[in-house]
Amino acid sequence: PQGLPASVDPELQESLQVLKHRITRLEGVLTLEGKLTEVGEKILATNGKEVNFETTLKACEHAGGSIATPRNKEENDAILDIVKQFNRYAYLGIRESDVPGEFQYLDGKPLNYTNWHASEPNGKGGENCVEMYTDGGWNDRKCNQYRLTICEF
Ligand code: GMH
Ligand code: CA
Repeated sequence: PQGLPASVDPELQESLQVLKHRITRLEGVLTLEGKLTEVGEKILATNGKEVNFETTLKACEHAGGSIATPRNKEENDAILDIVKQFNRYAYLGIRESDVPGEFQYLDGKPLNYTNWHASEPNGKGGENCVEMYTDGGWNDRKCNQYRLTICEF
């Protein structure tokens, strides 16, 4: 249809402003409750539930996101904020590869940032998942523990 380009349509501009204002308020409420953190282009969120690794993957996928995966210190700190708010460890989107003691992203690509806790990883093939401690350090751990669900979007 004909009409002004969106960039100069005053009604559309007003609608966008109203929407942005409402989104900002929603983010504020969720952030206050410790359920949401923004880091760069990423949004991190938790439902406050503790489940095993496979259930975490499914819950995040069902919500349209994926399990939180820290790719730099800034993102690790943002996940840590949530871990500390709830005082619960959380699984990360990192798994052991076919080589015992070597870990990778869920798509199989090599890690380009790590924050292993002292003397970790120590499972040598027996601990295939990775949890974040309440100091932000990583521990390789069996995948059947109940951990705080944190997703990224
Ligand atoms: C062993 C010890 C502990 C360490 C755990 C942990 C399990 O029990 O080395 O000091 O905290 O392993 O790595 O995932
Ligand atoms: Ca370990």
